[in-house]
Amino acid sequence: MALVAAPAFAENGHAAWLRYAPLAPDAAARAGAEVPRALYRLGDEVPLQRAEDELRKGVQGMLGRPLEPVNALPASGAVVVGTLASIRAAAPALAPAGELPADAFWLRTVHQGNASFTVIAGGDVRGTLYGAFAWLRKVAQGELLDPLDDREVPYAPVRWVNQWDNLNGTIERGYGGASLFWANGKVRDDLTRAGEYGRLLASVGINAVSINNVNANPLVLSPEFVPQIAKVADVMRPWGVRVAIAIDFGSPQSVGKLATYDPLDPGVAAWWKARTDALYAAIPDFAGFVLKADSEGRVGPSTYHRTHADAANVVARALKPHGGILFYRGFVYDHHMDWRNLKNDRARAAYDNFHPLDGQFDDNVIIQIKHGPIDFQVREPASPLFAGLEKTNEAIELQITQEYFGQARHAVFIAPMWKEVLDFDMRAHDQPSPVKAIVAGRVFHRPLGGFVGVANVGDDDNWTNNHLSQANLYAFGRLAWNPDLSAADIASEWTRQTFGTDPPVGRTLGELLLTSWRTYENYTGPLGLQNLTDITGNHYSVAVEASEENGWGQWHRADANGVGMDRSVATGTGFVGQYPPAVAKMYESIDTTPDDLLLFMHHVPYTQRLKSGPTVIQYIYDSHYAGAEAVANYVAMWKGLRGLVDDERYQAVLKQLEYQAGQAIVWRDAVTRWFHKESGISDEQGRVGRYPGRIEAESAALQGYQLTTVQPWEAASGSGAIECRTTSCTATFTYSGTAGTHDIAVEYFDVNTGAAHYRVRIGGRVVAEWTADDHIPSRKLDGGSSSRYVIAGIALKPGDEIEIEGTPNGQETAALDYVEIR
Ligand code: GCW
Repeated sequence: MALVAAPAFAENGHAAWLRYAPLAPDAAARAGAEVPRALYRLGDEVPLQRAEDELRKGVQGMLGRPLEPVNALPASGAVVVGTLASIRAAAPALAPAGELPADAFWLRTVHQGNASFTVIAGGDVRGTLYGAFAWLRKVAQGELLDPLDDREVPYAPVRWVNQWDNLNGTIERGYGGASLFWANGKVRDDLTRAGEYGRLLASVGINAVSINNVNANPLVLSPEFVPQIAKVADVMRPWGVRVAIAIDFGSPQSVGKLATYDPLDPGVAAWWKARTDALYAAIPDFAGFVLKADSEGRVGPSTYHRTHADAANVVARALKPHGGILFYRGFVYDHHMDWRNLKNDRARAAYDNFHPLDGQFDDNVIIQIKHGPIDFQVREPASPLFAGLEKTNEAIELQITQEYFGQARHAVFIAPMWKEVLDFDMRAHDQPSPVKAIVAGRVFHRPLGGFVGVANVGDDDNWTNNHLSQANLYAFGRLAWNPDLSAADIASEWTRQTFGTDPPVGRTLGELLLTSWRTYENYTGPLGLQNLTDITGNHYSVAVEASEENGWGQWHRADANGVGMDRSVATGTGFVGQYPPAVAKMYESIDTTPDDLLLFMHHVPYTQRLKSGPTVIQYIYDSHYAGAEAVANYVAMWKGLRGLVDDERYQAVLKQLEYQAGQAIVWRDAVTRWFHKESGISDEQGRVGRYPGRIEAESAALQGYQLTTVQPWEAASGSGAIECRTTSCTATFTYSGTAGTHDIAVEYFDVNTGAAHYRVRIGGRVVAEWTADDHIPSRKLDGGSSSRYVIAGIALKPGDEIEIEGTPNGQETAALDYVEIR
């Protein structure tokens, strides 16, 4: 087992996967012999200089010796960096035979006598930079560096990220801190971090970033913002990353003071042109616009009874002379739908809105389509719109930020889910047509298309709050570059670069990352139920009924008799009929719908048998227990890495996994109890409703504490919780189990206002105390604020009294749900 080399820098996650940490001695020795000692760069463009800087930094860090820049090609060998054209002109013998398109690169080794050359050739300067990062990725993973002959061409031209950053510096659905781009209504004075972010993006081949929220502030189109956006473009350009902005469709009126924003009005068209021209005058490589129109309260063409094509084209025509692109979001739906009408279905919306317009969009318009028909739920089928547009450019929108995936407090590696969608065969015209190929323009021969990710970064030291969430940004970039990569390969690449090449680290993180989506699905919404979360609120806390009886349309229609949404053509909403015939046929019947999506497509009785064996209700119980157990096991697995990863990140990840383990129990108990009550069917294994070792706070001896109910009811164990509405209260629990050493879990509530204090005494001795000062996304007692503190290794005998003293603070009432002694 390799020793962990002491890092030369703080392991706070800031370096992400670009740590360039010293290689293990054997790998360093081999790479040291394979890598030339000189570096020869052809060309002075800034991205080429960045490529050189990275290579030198990387070799110094990983091999512990310099890569010396030289001014002429040395006969003794060198790392040679430049575009293919420049290498062919200067050193034809080193140039690979063949061509390279833009953004592509070729890595190869050439031997001349005793001299060896490592050639990093790009189709253009950006491709060269990508080649440098790709080569460093090999070094970091301890791969063979000689011989080498690797030609890589990106799968699609569009590899963008969208920031949902507001001008005030907050980030919609952002969990990694404040915006890197904006503060107090304008561009940040210090854009250092934004530039560093450009480097991260370039390292995985992302070539553009849209820097403000799609719920766009119209002001970004005002003249004052042009120089500000230009400042961001300046820090991104060295990394080959172009800048775009999200726009508001009402801007001609709100910013331009025109009487209308009707897309067919010539004055409106002229306004779009003038504003776009002004941006290009300051930023010649400006990438384009992203537009969310007629969606979730944003204005759009419907105001004037115009179509989405009318709206898209007026903006696209302003961009066209400059080579800019308009991304028009396919996320258009009615959020005031009548839930009583069983034929209503939000899942139909994207297809119903856009399919009839196919062929009416200009060539520089891309319809940006969320991967599923609803909204980034824990499991959805691929959107039928992918196959519904044949004469229109498309991009798939993937959500990197973990809105419905535990908001960076739960470890969820999303690449396996993305892979399922990207690889899903739509059978358009009964031909192989995986989603990835359609969006890249390969199936319907479109000139433009690709991948857009809603990014998860902010100004936290480690960018994403949870160290493991960095893997999602990495994976998005890698899949946008090459969607044929497997999730396992990506997890392994990321782990080796981010946590080192020690085999146990790779095994543990590999297993954890690759099972984490299924685990999370198991406790938050299996079988295509979608997330059983607070849909109209924080999208975080468990709340089984929150999606029902409102207009948002994320219904699962669970009642006493059955569960699931009937989307069939025969008896349901007809959604299934939006797919090409082969796929529609599969989803139309209960018998051929995969278990994982059964309740997305059909309404069935709880006693319906799954193809995998159990009944629906039993599967709901089993999956929740399996999910909670899996997270507990992640904690144990991670503890096995103590001393094998740096202590700083070890502790941070441990804390986060322990928190997640507690939350998984809250979810497990809430969802299973809810379905138990609703269906009246017991758990075959007798777990639901029976919690060995648990003593409800309601049944403790209370001094000052009062009983309270929790909303939704299923988020609290027993019949509710207790809270303290005076200066200090005590709850006394009497132990009645066997004598011995036990762990005591205290389930308490930590809302995001105030900092209540808890002190636990046994036999008069204080055994634990803590302050509930986390900022969980909940301001009330619910499943999200329900938190677990484990006091390990306490000697207990029957009759012992466990006394918990709670001291409220601010809005926090030092509330308690139960203690559980194991
Ligand atoms: O899922 C919803 C999110 C909104 C988001 C919207 C969208 C930016 O809850 O926060 O708004 O999707 O994608 O436009």
